[in-house]
Amino acid sequence: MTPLNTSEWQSLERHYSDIKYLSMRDEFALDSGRFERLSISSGDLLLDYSKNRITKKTISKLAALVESLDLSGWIEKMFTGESINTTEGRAVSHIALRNRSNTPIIVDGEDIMPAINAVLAQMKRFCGKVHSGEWLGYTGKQITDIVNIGIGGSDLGPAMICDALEPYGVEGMNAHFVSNVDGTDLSTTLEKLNPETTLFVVASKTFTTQETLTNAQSARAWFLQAGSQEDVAQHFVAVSTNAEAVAEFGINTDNMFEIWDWVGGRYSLWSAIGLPIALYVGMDNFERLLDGGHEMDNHFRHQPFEDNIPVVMGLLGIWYINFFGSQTHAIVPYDHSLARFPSHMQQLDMESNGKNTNRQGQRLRYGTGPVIWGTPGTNGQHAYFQLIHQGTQIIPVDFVLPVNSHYPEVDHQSILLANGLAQSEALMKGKNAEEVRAELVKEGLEGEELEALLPHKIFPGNRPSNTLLFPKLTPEMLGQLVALYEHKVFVQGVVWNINSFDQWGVELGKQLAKAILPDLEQGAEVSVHDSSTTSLINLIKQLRTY
Ligand code: G6Q
Repeated sequence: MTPLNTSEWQSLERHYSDIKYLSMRDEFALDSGRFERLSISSGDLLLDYSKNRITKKTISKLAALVESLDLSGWIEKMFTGESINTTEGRAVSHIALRNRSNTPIIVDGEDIMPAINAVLAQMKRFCGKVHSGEWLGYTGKQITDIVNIGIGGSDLGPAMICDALEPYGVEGMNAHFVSNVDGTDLSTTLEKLNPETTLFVVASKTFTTQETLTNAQSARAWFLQAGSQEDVAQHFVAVSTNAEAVAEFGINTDNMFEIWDWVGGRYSLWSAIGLPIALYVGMDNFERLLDGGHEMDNHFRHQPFEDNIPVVMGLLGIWYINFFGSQTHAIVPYDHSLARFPSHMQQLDMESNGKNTNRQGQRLRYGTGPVIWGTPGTNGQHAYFQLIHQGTQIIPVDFVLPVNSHYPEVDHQSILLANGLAQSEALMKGKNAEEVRAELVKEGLEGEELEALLPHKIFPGNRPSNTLLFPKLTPEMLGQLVALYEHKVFVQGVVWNINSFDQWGVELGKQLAKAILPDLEQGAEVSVHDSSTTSLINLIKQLRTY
């Protein structure tokens, strides 16, 4: 089923021809109600999508498209535990992990809520023990440092949340994240730590990931320079589906927190993969994060499409990717504690929708997932915003703006917000030749000098952005934001008719390195690869000093 053949898509194509030159600046001038009409609230969260190259009709037409593609049906399938990850034969039930209403969710004929609740209770007990000092290091000292060892979905989400919720950190507790197999990552983390007060969380859904197991083994070797084999149990716990491999590694399975195959790595921060979050900010705050996610789930499941934040954001993405030809999308949080938010969103979106084959196995004839990127404002303004303003591509931007900071520098916050708002306004309005001319004349320029400079100072404007505004970055709000983007990705996957929940590209990477490693390790020259890879392997062997 290709969306291109629907009458709704064809109607959108005609609509695109009609309004592709629509000027947002003119629309704002003509219509004082544009913001009212093109914004949505859900609790404390506001989406202002009025600075997009659309009319209200555009959204109605896009909503009609997803209606015709049975988005409602797909949402129900996800929320009721159907096996919609068809290439892996799995349900997609991360929503169950934050199902605070605790209504049964049946996966493979079984209600999964009791198992989820049991692991949440286990996490609560464990965090309670660590925080109260009931669980101590091998010399009787309080645990002060949590080191999460994981990669990809077992790292990015929890690392992002711990950074973002730093103001909620339990006093005296520090969280560290080691992911890269580059020894620099582990070494630079461990050199600051004391084995007596450090707890390692080895987080791996499969417990077969090369980077994670290598880092975990090296961490254990580091620990054993101080503690004994019997002490390992006090300092290493695991999060996994694979009890056998956990036991084989030497971690007591009593200290293993279970996850399930129906939760994808990039959707797993809500599960026991979130253990470092709970250890760092406390279980109550972890549950507040889940509450926020659940609130967004209810909004997504029940709001009509045109008043539905993830649906509208997903549809706007379709509009730019499939009609305007955009290939990238920037997420720019004006909150320094959200520095890792774009990276998490990058994995979430690009691993989910970076696909070229539809559910039926046919090669696609239309664009799918964009390149997601971004860094916090205002830093980005002094770097890549040049291209967003005056480059040749249309790059939609999401501005993520908390009104209040957790920190007392009130003057900073107004400056920060003024910058965020100024950027979205400037992207929309641009600066035309007359305005530039007037500015230059005011500066005392004239004649050839003025004419030479003028074209460089013109901003085309009409560049789209969304603004997500909320009072403060609380755990609930962060939960809402992450769930919002998860559902946005889901909506787009439904439109593109792809399975957003497998990741064969990641699996390929896992296989390839394993094939080259023996060639790198053996002494003799190799010749079995292509000439580039063979030469690089042989050159590395000549150059290495280890
Ligand atoms: C996420 C991906 C991938 C995965 C890592 C780690 O959706 O599947 O990023 O999370 O490869 O896998 P393990 O948790 O199995 O170590």
